Amino acid sequence: MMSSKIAISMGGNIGCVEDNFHIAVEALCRAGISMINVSPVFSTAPVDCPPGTPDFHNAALTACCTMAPLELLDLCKQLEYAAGRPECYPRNAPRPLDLDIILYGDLVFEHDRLQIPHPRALERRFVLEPLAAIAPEWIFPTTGLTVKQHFERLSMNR
Ligand code: PH2
Ligand code: MG
Ligand code: MG
Repeated sequence: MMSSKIAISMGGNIGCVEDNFHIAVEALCRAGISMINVSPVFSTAPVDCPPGTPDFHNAALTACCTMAPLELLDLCKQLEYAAGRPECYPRNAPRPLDLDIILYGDLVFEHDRLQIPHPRALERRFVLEPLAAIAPEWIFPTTGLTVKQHFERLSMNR
């Protein structure tokens, strides 16, 4: 079966977020996704969130996956709901777990439910810093630059 290397960004800012990360990683493994690496957890200030939003924890993982992109999206959503995230709520409201697909091999994927690479990944330090810790040389298919190069660019523009 065809297997692709994937990168997922994990985030959360209510409850025991680090426990939710562990539970999600184990559930992904049980679903047949083989972990390559899981980054350290970073504490990050909220970006684009309503005033008063608590700080986040963020991490990233890389893995080998035989699921199709939309199948992987549905699995991520299921795991978010299992962690107690409601199915509908205001944009960027606090959440116990957020799993965003950032990269899927060198695939560029445009669908009304899912865009790969993640459309806001390149502007987000809380995505690029954990990912640069485990997959610095991965090339974004949309820019030809590596994760590390994008992270350095963001850091330069602070
Ligand atoms: N996720 C968002 C919006 N803002 N800020 C931080 N620090 N970490 C996140 O994971 C995050 C965010 C939308 O999913
Ligand atoms: Mg997100
Ligand atoms: Mg999300």
